[in-house]
Amino acid sequence: MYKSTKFKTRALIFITAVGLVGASQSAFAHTRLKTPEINENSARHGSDYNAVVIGHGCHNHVTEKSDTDTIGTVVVFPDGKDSIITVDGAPHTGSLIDFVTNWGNPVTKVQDRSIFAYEGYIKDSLGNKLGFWTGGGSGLTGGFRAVVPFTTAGVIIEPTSCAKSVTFVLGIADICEITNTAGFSDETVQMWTPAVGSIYDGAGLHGFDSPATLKVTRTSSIPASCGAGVDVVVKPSATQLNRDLRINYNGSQVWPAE
Ligand SMILES: [Cu+2]
Repeated sequence: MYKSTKFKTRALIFITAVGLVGASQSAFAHTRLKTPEINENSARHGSDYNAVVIGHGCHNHVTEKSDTDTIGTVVVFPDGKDSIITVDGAPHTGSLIDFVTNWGNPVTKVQDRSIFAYEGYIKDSLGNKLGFWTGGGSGLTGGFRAVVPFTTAGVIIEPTSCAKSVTFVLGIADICEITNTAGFSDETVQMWTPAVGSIYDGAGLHGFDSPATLKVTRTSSIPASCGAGVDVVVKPSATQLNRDLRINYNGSQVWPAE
């Protein structure tokens, strides 16, 4: 009797623990950067090696899990031109150069065809690499994670500014089925974008307004007049996401379908 009760108690503890692990995994399994916080550094000291970690596939209505295969992903950083900037949460009317001296060409893809067979850059009109896409091939099997490697260029915080950190908010879409924008659903795409009014907001979808971020922490001294310093957040504009968060291949748009 005692043993039976003890077993039941242990079983209950075990089940509870599994339940907790399950819950925390789903909370932390969203698509994020492998290293979401780095120190400011000069590009001449080398890039920061990082990766997008695809946490799970799309919603599978048969298994009721997020285990539909992922066939590609698109990743875009704010361009710093028409980006949405806040300082301690308050809108900033100036430009990014008030806080960062050398933003403009933030990303280099680390070539890797182990999961997706094709990859390419997303560039601005000057050729600056603002992001990348990768897709095709065998793809990411449901139930597994993908580590998609890239590097970021050095970020130098403006020495005269009061920024103690600058956080760049990314726009990412993990694609399970190619559709047009009207076909976006939890079954076809996992949208990790800031809700800034773009066609990729994904209202009501799984990752709504839960984007990946890269926080750059200041290591140089802050001017004494700044006090403790301020936290700056930089999001891509709706205009930029509408223009840049897409896959073009051999001169034609693959995703979203037109
Ligand atoms: Cu998730």
